[in-house]
Amino acid sequence: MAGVEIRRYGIEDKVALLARRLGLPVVTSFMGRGLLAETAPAPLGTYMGMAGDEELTRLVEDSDALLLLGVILSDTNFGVSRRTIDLRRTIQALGGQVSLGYHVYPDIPIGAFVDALLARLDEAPERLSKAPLRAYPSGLAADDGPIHADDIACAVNDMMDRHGLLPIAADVGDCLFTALDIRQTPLVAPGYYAGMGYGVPAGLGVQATRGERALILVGDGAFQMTGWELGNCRRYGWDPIVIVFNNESWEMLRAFQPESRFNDLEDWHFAEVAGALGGDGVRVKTRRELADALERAARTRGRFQLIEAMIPRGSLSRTLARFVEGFRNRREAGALSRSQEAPRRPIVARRRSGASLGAKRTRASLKVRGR
Ligand SMILES: Cc1ncc(C[n+]2csc(CCOP(=O)(O)OP(=O)(O)O)c2C)c(N)n1
Ligand SMILES: [Mg+2]
Repeated sequence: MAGVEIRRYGIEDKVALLARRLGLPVVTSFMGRGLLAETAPAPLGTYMGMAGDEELTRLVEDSDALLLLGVILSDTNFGVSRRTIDLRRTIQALGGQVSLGYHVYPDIPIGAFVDALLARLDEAPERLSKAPLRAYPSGLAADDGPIHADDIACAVNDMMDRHGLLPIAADVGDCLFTALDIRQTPLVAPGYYAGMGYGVPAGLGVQATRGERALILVGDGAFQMTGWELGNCRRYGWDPIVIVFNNESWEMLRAFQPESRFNDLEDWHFAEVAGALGGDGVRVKTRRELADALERAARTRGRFQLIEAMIPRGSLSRTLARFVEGFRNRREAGALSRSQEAPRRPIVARRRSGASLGAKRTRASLKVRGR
């Protein structure tokens, strides 16, 4: 499983080579989505526990030797695991150290670790794992039905089949979960701190640095915060395709806390401001209109293309719905087991020699997951 550190330390190519030399299947963590998108082997998909592809989840959770390369142990990555990953059967390289079960080897940078593994595999022939790739939805029924988030993933896959892959900049909210149903392509998103308002500026950054048009996925709440940044496109000749998921709602928050009325947002008609900012805007309400708008946007270069997709309030992508359900189940299971347990002693962080400090940290991370 590949995580953010393999990008941070610039070792994606080496990790791909390692996977080929070992013939191992590769997946990314949630926060690592978009990694290795341009290498062979392509990751089978992204591990999302019970919110994700079942076969892929089984592959990870049943693995007898899970190699976690640069994967952060956090609720974002593992909060909805179907069952606890047994850390005794993992090898983890993260934060400048390597852990093998409860044995911790400090001061081993991840790059040096991968280099050392590769050196031992010098003679190994390269082969690709035979594990099946995750299938992505395509072939949208372009009819007069209302648009749901999953339709957007499907429509984008169809558009990319015709016009080629685009790098993605996603905001936080259902647009990020929808991105997991879009073909693997380079992706930036605020996975860890989940700060809203990241998507639009990040999409401009993608075009500024890669020279490629980006696909920006953003919710209406997040667009309220930084959507204006699109006004900078004209000056630099940037032309992202922007899909605003307009459900007139902070829908992701509503999913966790349906009783709060502050989740209701007003309809700001975002498509109408596109012209004033130097782009083209269109509001779509049906799957047919969505497919047509995406096709038109893909063919129009030189101006940003804003598609405001109206989504019924209360509708969630499949992945976000399962993510929320998974979190709820864990929370309830945690509350139940706590009420039956003797009071826990607090975990006291004490500085010790490398090995026991690391092992302690590993156990502490495990506890976090059961909260
Ligand atoms: C800066 C910031 N403020 C608040 C939050 C908490 N938060 C997480 S998702 C969300 C709602 C996002 O709304 P929207 O962009 O419309 O996406 P949706 O959930 O409707 O898909 C909020 C308020 C956050 N992550 N970041
Ligand atoms: Mg919204």
